[in-house]
Amino acid sequence: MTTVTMQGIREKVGRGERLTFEDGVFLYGAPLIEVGELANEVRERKNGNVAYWVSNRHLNYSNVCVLTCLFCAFARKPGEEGAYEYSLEEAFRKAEELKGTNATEIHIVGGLHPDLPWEYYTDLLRGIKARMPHLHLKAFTAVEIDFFARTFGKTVEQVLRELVEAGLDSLPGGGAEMFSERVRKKVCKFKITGDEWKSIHRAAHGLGLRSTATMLYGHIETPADCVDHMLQLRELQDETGGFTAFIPLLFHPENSLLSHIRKSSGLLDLRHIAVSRLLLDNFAHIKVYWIMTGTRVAQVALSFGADDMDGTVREEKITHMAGATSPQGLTEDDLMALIREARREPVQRDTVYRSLEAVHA
Ligand code: V47
Repeated sequence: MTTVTMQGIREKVGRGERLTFEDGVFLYGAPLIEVGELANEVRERKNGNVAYWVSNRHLNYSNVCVLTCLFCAFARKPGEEGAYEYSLEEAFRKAEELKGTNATEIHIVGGLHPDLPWEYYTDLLRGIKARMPHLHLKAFTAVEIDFFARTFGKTVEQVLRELVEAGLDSLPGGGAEMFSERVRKKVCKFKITGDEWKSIHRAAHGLGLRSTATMLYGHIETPADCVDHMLQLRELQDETGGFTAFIPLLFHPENSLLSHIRKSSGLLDLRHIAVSRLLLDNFAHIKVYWIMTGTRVAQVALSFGADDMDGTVREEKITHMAGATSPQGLTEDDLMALIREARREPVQRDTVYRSLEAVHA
């Protein structure tokens, strides 16, 4: 058995060789600056000096959810104080705030609502598409897709096909949390398993939809759990090639059932960005979600492996209900200024990473 060293990993990366599970675990204990430097090399090889951003809006149609995930501060039980669901008209009004802007994407997710009918979801997509046909609809996590299938007696494929017919363009990456069974049993016992999450993304990719992948860190996971999570994603990406980006998500403890856990520091954010850039050789993009890391860490992350800043967002509930102190949204000018300050070249992209200049050329 060969011992893992930083020099050995550097050489492998130089040769374009894949890193192993043991390499990944080693990187979680190695000096951050060295891991970051190597990740930055890979990031520049893949994406040059560019840092992508998207003009988008989040739309959380409801926070009513039948699940109880210990990390979630957003969900409410039906009838509980603070529970809400938008009427279709309210949702359309929110979407229509994007008229006259440069926005290209709307990111739609909600809880697992026990009472909304199937037509609510299809009418939601259809209504937004009819009002703004140019908007890309990135909607419903694998957890919602599975819930729709079980609630409405359809197969996952049927659900996806009907949603595509209504206007669905891609799936967001939420709900992946941490694939480890041990961790899931503790923090989100009733949620679909990691295998189920992957099989829904596999089905979506099979229908030609692209999607993103996330990983929630900073709670009870170990470095080995994180490496295992990423290697499972790498394997699925080998199979389908359908993921556009990987996004590590920082757990915010406030108002959750895990509020005794201390919010982790920016150093851990940078570590996950860098390690994921090195392990996920078949992912073109690593996204730093500034809403969760804050804009300052996000700027540094652009030199630790990340090449994408997500977007303007405009309204954010999931992390802000859990104590996030970042703004709810950023203007396009502010986002570009942050990227330029970090000495990267801002490029506005659409959801599947075409530069908007290329799209309009
Ligand atoms: O699945 C829940 C996480 C996710 C908390 O696909 C929490 O491009 C932190 O998936 N603290 C939803 N995180 C957000 C998400 C996302 C965000 C931005 C871009 C994309 C993309 C996806 O947020 C959930 C869960 O993993 N989450 N509660 C919390 N207290």
